[in-house]
Amino acid sequence: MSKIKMPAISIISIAVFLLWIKTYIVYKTSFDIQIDNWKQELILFINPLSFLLIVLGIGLFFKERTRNIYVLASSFLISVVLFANVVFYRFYNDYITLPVLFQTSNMSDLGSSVNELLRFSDLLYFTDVVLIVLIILLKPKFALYKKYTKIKRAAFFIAAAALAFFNIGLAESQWSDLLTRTFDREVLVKNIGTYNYHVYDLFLQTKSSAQRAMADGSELADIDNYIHAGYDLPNEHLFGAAKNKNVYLIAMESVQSFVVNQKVKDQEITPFLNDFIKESYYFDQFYHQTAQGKSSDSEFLIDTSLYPLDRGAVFFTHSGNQYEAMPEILRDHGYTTAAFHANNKSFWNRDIMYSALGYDRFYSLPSYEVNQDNSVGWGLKDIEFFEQSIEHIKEIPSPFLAKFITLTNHFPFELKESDQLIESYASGDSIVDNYFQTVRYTDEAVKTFVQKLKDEGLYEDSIIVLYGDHYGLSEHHNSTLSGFLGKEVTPLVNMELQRVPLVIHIPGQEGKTISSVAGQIDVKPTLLHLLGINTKNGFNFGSDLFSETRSQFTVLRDGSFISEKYVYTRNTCYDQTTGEQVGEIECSPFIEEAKRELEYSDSIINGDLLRFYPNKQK
Ligand code: GP9
Ligand code: MN
Repeated sequence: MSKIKMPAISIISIAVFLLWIKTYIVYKTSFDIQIDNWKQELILFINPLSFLLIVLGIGLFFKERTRNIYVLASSFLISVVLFANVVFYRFYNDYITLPVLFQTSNMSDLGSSVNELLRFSDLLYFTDVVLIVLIILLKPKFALYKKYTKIKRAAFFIAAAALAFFNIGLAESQWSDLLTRTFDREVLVKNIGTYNYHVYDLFLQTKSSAQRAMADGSELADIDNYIHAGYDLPNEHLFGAAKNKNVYLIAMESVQSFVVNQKVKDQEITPFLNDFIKESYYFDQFYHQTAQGKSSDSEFLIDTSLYPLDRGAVFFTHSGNQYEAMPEILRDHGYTTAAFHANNKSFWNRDIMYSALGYDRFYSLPSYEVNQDNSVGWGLKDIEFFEQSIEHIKEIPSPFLAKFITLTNHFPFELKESDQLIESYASGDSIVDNYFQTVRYTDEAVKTFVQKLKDEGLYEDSIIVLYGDHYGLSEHHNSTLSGFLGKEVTPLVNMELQRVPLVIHIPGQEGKTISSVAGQIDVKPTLLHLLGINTKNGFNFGSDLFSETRSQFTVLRDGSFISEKYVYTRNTCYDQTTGEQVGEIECSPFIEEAKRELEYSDSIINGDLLRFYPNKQK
């Protein structure tokens, strides 16, 4: 009987194994990654492996000396990347992204504190590299050079690819929209691993740099003409009506207009809003224009008056651009600008994008006391969020812009029983039933906030703007909704469901419901005019909602639109008033215009064209 011979282990396998285990240890010791179940732990454990196998596997094609050099060099480089993330994380509590590396202000912050960030024990992060050097020098028996046949090499890469698919499959089972809509670095690193995350980041960076490099600003002249031909003069009675007031901008997560003034079992879903709109300007035909970037897209629309992109989140892909955003403009007018959101600051890349948009301060998760009792679903409950935020507001010099992002009314609309303020709709569609409860809760939270402003003496000097960020109930729930609305959800009704509330409250002013077609893109010029700031030279696709010359035309991000007379959706043109389908010819001039508008906005973002804009609005 022949003896079973132990196969020699290749230096490649040793390097892969060491890097793999090291990466996992680093995950567990140097990053703060939240793991909720064993599957997530397994994903975390395997996620560095496919990348390491593929990169180090290239060494299989080399002869001994070259292979050794390749393995050593790649082990070293990968270790440097991992270690750089560790140091970066110590400072920023976040993973490195390429745009961040190129943002000099970030890097100088980091540079000045590098001494404090480094420890002698950090050398341990390179233990495996030292082991590889020893193996190369000492040539132990278990790690002798071996040649691999073509078939073995192919099998190796097939196995690595299979592992990558297994990893992604498992991750998608935990986070179903992982690769389509989440741009949360923590979720990415947790699921596809730190190395694959960097590859993805590099891909995004290369693509946007190429588009930016090709642009030279000549495209801007046409866009400039287009935008300025559409400029509407401000309403002379309202221009400056809120001059120097503190602005409270509140994003109501997933609140759609159809709940306003509606009841579930005879109980109002939004009792506070229903009263509040009576003493506010209330826009009942205001549409969200968001796409994959969800909440972040709504913030982008409101702050920049540009359209978000049709895929990906512009917050993530174009945070290095120059914008002339509302916070920045307000800052130039003496305002302090702050954003409040009790979530990870890197979620939707907000930390980076907020500084590009001109926010001075960002009160994110560490600024809040969050525990089991005061949180639900996605985190801190809205009432607690507002209560704690008020304390921070007191630190901010006036006049200020304070933006708040609520969270409780987020899919899947979880709520503790003690916070359920109305009877259940009990349709059997638990998402819809829960939605009414969480909307009711968020309504209560906004009420608490406005009351707090009054208690703290902040109310009189304020302008309060409430808006819904995007739909909360997707089309999967249309049959339940048709029961609630008492009508079939046709494509036209589905468009109506894209309406979200916009409420502009100026203490002391009378209320009025304004039923003109509007969108999130119009908020910036509207607000700036109320604050007495001219937008004539600005670069806004939206227009002042109070302007007397404004034409009604709102384009949604998928190219559908609503004009005074027509609604166009899913390649079909409808008459607004009759609800009847009409020939495409009626809609065709608007179809072209909608397309042009979206294309112009896209080229501003992709080419980073505002960097060429000479009359930056100040
Ligand atoms: C999370 C909150 C919700 O930070 O903004 O994001 P969404 O999923 O609605 O985009
Ligand atoms: Mn949202």
